[in-house]
Amino acid sequence: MLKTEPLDVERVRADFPILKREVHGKKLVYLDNAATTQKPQSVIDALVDYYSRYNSNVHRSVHTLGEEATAAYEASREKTAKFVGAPAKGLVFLRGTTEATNLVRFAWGEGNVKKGDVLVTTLMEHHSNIVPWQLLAKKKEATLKFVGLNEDGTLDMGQYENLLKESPKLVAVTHSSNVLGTINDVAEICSKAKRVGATTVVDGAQSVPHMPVNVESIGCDFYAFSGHKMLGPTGIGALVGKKQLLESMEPFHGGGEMIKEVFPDRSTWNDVPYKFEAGTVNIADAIGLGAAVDYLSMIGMDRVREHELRLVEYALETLAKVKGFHQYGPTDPNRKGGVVSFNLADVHPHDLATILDDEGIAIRSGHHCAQLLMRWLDVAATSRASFHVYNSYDDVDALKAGLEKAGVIFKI
Ligand code: C6P
Repeated sequence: MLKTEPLDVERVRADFPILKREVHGKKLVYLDNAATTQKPQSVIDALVDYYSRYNSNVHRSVHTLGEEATAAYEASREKTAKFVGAPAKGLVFLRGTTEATNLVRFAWGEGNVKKGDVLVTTLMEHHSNIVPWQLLAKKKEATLKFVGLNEDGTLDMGQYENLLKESPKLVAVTHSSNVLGTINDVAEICSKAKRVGATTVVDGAQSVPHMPVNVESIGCDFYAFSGHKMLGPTGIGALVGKKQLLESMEPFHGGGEMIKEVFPDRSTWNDVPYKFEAGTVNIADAIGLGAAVDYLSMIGMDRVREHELRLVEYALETLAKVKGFHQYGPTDPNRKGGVVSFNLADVHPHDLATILDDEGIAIRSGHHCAQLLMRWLDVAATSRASFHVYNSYDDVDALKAGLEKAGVIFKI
């Protein structure tokens, strides 16, 4: 049951300057939000304001600009942490989800994984939640095992329970698939993992931007996400971790500001989260992420989720009428994020994306950095339309018209 008022999409669109542009003489229809989202004027203004008014390094200088930059950077940490239900000191600013899983691989994995251990991830993961664990397993002579999928693109929970009998050290799972859209019950997955003593990592790259997220109620040890997928700048994201765990871990990078004291033969570490933020941090983009959090909070994440749910429901119904259209993943929009992956007969997704681009429609085609999933689907690639707050039913209609045009060209 939908609870919120429909979004006034025209008003939202007016906040995003890029949506005024044309592509190949056509109105831009941007449906590549799972790759990266567009930025509202308030985020762009926050960046310009920082660089033009108070650009300075943080946590170092006592001059006015330094204090203002530090206050803005830390205010952004506070609101970003609050946005996902975490304490500010438990949020480490990093480049994004990929850097966050790699931090866990090194800073947690080096000290905790031993020869013969089992690590568990799933077949629907993005490479950033597979490859770091492969590298860790190889280094430590541990074994990486995968939870498979059911026909409908949901996780095979029976197989997961069987893998838990092997007492894995780590369970790494995505909250929402960037290809199938599947929303996983990460609270249940983490609670089951906890019962066998596994450390849990949740990839929130496709959930934090699209639905209310509370890491406390999920009960995970680590939660990773990227700012650029949630209307914020590129180059900034976060790892949220349980304080005790972060405190027990070795640093990731060594350098300025992550230390307390340095001696010739050893160093001691700064408090969490600063222990993991070595060197000059990405100040401007962290502040920009705070502005994105403000924007999303103003709309309300319940409304964001319901808006996308309406769009996915409409897209599944509308696009199913296109000859040759085949959708991957759950068909129930309630089990799905704002993502529709598909193929059109045997048209190569790159050809399809090029034809759509001629119509001003931006989708992604390819393996979406999920090659294990592509193999499970038994396809080389898919096309993918993905939504955010500025997308409308008209965008879905435009996609349908574009697919029909491709159907004529390819004689489907
Ligand atoms: N997916 C997509 O088009 P970074 O690149 O570190 O910001 O995010 C990586 C990442 C991790 N997990 C999931 C579920 C993701 O979707 C992504 C990024 C983009 O699907 C780019 S490959």
